[in-house]
Amino acid sequence: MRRRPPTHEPHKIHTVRLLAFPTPQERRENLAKARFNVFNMTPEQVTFDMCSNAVNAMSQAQRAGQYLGDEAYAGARNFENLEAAVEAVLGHSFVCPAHNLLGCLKLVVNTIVPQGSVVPANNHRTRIEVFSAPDVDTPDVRDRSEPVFTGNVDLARLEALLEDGNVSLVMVQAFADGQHPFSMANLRAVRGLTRRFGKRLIVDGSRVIENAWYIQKHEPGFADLPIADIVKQVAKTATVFMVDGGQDPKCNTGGILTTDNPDDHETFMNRVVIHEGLHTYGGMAGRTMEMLAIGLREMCEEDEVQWAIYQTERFTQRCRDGGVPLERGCDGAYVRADQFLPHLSAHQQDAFSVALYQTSGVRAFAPGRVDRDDLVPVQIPRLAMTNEQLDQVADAIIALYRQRDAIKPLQAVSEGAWRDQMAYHGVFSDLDDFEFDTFPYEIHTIEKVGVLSREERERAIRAAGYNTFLVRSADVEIDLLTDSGTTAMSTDQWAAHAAARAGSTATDAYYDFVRALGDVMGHEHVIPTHQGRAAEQILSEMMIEPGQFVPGNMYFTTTKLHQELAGGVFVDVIVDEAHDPESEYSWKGNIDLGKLGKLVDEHGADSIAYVSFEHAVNMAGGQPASMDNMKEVYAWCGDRNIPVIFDATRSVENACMIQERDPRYRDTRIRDILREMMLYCDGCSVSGKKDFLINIGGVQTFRDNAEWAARARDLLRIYEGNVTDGGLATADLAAMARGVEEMTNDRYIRSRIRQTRALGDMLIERGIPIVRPAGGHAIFVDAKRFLPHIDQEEFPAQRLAAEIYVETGVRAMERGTVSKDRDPKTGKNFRPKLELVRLTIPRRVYTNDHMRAVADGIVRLWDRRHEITGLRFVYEPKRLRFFQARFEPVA
Ligand code: P70
Repeated sequence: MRRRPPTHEPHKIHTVRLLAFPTPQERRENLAKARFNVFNMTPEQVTFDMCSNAVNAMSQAQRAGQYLGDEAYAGARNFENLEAAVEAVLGHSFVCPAHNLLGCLKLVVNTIVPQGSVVPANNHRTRIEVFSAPDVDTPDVRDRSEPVFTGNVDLARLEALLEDGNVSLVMVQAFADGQHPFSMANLRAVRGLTRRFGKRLIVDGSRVIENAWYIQKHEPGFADLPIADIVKQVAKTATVFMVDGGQDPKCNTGGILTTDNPDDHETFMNRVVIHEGLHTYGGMAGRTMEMLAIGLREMCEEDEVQWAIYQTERFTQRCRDGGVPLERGCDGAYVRADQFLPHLSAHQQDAFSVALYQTSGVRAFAPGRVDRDDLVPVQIPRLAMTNEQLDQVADAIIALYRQRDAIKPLQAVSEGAWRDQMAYHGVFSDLDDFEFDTFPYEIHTIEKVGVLSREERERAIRAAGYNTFLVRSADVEIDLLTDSGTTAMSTDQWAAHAAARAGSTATDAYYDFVRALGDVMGHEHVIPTHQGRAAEQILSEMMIEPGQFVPGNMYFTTTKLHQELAGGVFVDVIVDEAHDPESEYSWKGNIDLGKLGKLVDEHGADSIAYVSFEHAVNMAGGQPASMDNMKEVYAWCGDRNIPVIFDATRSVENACMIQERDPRYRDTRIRDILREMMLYCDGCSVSGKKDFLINIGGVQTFRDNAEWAARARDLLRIYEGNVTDGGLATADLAAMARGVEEMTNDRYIRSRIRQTRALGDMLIERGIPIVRPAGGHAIFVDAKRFLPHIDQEEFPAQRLAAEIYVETGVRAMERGTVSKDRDPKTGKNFRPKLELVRLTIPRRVYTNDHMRAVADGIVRLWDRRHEITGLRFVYEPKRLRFFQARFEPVA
């Protein structure tokens, strides 16, 4: 089997952890406070923390496992799950738990390593001799002549030591010291020797995955074996196998000692009670065992392994191409501090770490004991970073390398045997700073996606009646159906969610939400609703008299429906450019005051219920309105006593596009732009499921009209829930309060808008017809130009969305004839100018590599577009038909 390098993450992001971006000045202060030892820095002071132990991104299942703790002292169910996982993954029948790898080592040393004995090992960072001082010898028996499997044991040397007779056991580490993998053949030979001499082989498999990958890639005969099989073979070759929970199983702590030997297990069990805890928890919380059990099962998943290793290779290569002296580690680039800073006579590793932090906020720390080697591991926390972030970290190191001569020496003011004890009197070097321009968050939790074959997807879309709304999420690889409620929440939001005290009256979460939203919007009355359409219903009912007009800048499906249900008549007053997908006009979301004026001239201001003014207009392609237009419309309407209500669902995105496109706002913070926008309306209805970075929620606000607010609250009590929750769970309100604070972060919103544009640019470059310019939340493919041979009566956009799914596993949404519905007067389908497929980008969920995969897939489809035919209805609901309709292809 030949494996191609993966092109994108085989998962999506479920939770993010926000990153800190200390300024150059703050970094200097932090360094001084930390006594120039980056060990002392906290994650809040660090942008990218390049270590791989216990900080990896975990799966959603693992995180759920954290809440499944059976915290019993004895015989916890979590331990039984751990036993089952060990049996399934490692093939061992016994497991002794420990608090981490040091706990495992301690157990081994204290039970089966007699004083005065010899423990040959393939690594020099083993801590055995430290534990068992004074007199255990740990000769490093690594085979220095082996070019590929540099962690192999020199068998002749080992045999000689075994013959000497004083060896207690042999200790072999997978990817020894982070750099040296062994081959299966060598491991088996070591096992053969130890067996011949009646000794045990202990394997530290904390990085067994990386080692298994190396075997798969480089050892003859293993290319076709899955990682899971190789892992099991490695484990079964060992007499005792141990794993650090914080490494390959991506747990946050924990360790295990596994074996098939009942006597060894008995020995460990009787010792574990002395050092760690009872033999059924070993110093781990029940929840840790659960996470570890799940992590063990998941660590062998082939696609995840291939992705993690691909990132390591890519990162190392980029550093190397930039000239940085390094050794490739199993989990990153291990920088040779001695070669990086040959002009310094001492403390080269710490000088490198200090300079890297000073220039970029990146932390790389050489852990363990002082003077072990000259390396500073720059490790990649497993699955936690995007390629773009890693590229920029590499660039920060390369930029530092170019100015390495300016790095000044550190004067030690206190020294110790361990690196965390070092403290320096530092002098700041005169170095250029490195600026990051990427997502301001790391991946905290990932979520599995559905990877189906093309045939399976063909079956799935047929079963769904060619309607992507009816496809199962489990069958979707990259889900661009909507940006609504699909956000990855931050760990801070989850913390607020967990901390919220639920109540069915007023709650702290409610007051927090009112305060937070009042802060960013400046509106006096804040009324939570369960989502956007609930606010729309209330607003429409209270503001519209039957027969009144509701002019708006292009219809939105639910908005228009509620206006009509309340007896209103929607009138489109958006600028003409909005209907022309090829127009490059910057403000395609603007209201055309000429059109509005004409309506008022014909029917009088009294006939207008209010102006419904949407930001970053969804159906027009996420196109922004200009600040000037908002201002003018509000002034014009004010003169005529016509209320202006914003649909502020995507106002933050609109604000960001104002910052980009209006030179007067280039240096204004998003927060301030938003506050100004919010001056030009009388109220807002909002679907919080977009900008607010939450999975559920909405709001109706009024700037200062207390009477409207009272009427809205009356309807809220009838339809939705309490005035203090709108039917939302307290916890979700708390998450929303936090989300509205995060949404105006300039780095975040810019990185989002940039991502959308990047997808647009990739498609434009390859000739795919899309709505231009790229908007905020989505890229809209123009189905009329993609499939010009299909008449609108045969729903080209509906078919294109279905074919995109079949070709790529990407789910998109029709925004054309099907969504526009029928003309109630004639019963005929409207033939909207825009016949579009929306590729909607959820917030903080996909990386730029996902976007590249989407673009590549659509280009493949473009090449076979002539084969695609139209659709006809099999089932057509009366209202909002696009949600449930079913189709079949026309021949
Ligand atoms: C989407 C979602 C919802 C939405 C919106 C604007 C500008 C109000 C709402 C309603 C979900 C959706 C809704 C209908 C058809 C397709 C998709 N838009 N205003 O994917 O808010 O969903 O919270 O009730 O975009 O664009 P809510």
